[in-house]
Amino acid sequence: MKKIALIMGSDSDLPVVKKAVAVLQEFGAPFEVHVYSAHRTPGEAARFAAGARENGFGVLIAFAGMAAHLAGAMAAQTTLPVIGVPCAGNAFGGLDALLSTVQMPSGIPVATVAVGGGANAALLALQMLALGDEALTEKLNGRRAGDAAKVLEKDAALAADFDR
Ligand code: RP5
Repeated sequence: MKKIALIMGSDSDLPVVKKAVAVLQEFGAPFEVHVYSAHRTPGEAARFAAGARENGFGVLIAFAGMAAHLAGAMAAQTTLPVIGVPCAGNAFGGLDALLSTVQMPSGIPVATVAVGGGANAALLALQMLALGDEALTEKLNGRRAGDAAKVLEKDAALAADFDR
């Protein structure tokens, strides 16, 4: 299975990155975590993205806040799929990072998830890799079935509370 790269612009993004790590660990998926900034270490970020395919990666996930250019800067260096996760800073509730990540000009796509959406970023990466992997597809289907069962359990619990 190809590796998933989790790249954050700063270690202050780590709480969101950990949500993705938890999902990838649940699936036993191979991944690497790095801190490379589009602004403070642009050379390292670009070199990592440019070499990602030959280094065994299948998908890159970039986590960044504020003027969040990391996902776009990495996507410019590779045709591997890049998922952007906007991280909320101290201003605008993360809207700054959301717009900086999602509003990519035509030609260099970034698949952007919700502000703080680390778990969905990991699931989307797994779904991309599952295109050529039936066992992984089955695991993803199983997780969805488990999530659905949890919702129905909550519905049943409410039925008791509200006399349905
Ligand atoms: C971005 O600037 C990082 O992704 C982080 O979300 C934000 C603030 O970085 P620090 O000042 O906390 O290092 O590049």
